[in-house]
Amino acid sequence: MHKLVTLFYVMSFFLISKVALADTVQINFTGDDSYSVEVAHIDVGDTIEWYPEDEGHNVEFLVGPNMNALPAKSKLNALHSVVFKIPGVYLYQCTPHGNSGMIGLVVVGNNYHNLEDIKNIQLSRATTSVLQRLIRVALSK
Ligand SMILES: [Cu+2]
Repeated sequence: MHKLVTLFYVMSFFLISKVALADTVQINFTGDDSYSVEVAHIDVGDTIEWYPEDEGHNVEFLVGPNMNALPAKSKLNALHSVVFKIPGVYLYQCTPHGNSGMIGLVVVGNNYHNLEDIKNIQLSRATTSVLQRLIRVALSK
């Protein structure tokens, strides 16, 4: 019986620490048509919350590790929250400002298996240049 109780305590410790380790990262929409965090590195199970600090922006996913189940597109000026459960790289844009380079990357679980999909996407000239910079930032971490 004593062993069982000990096992229970050990197991609850691991369960609680797992929950405690799931982080939430905050990203704001900024007045210069960008995201306050352009490249976010998170663990599997972490959450990102986008805050409408500046008006006229949203979050629309273009590429992710599961192209058949990209996170939902958010409404303009709305707080948006996504839990990332699949490892890989995610590319998102602001629908009104994507063509002028308002994009962001999320790297989940330090996993780059689908990076080629992101490199191959067709974007405007300005946005392609931003994307190349963000990929360099992502890989340099
Ligand atoms: Cu925008």
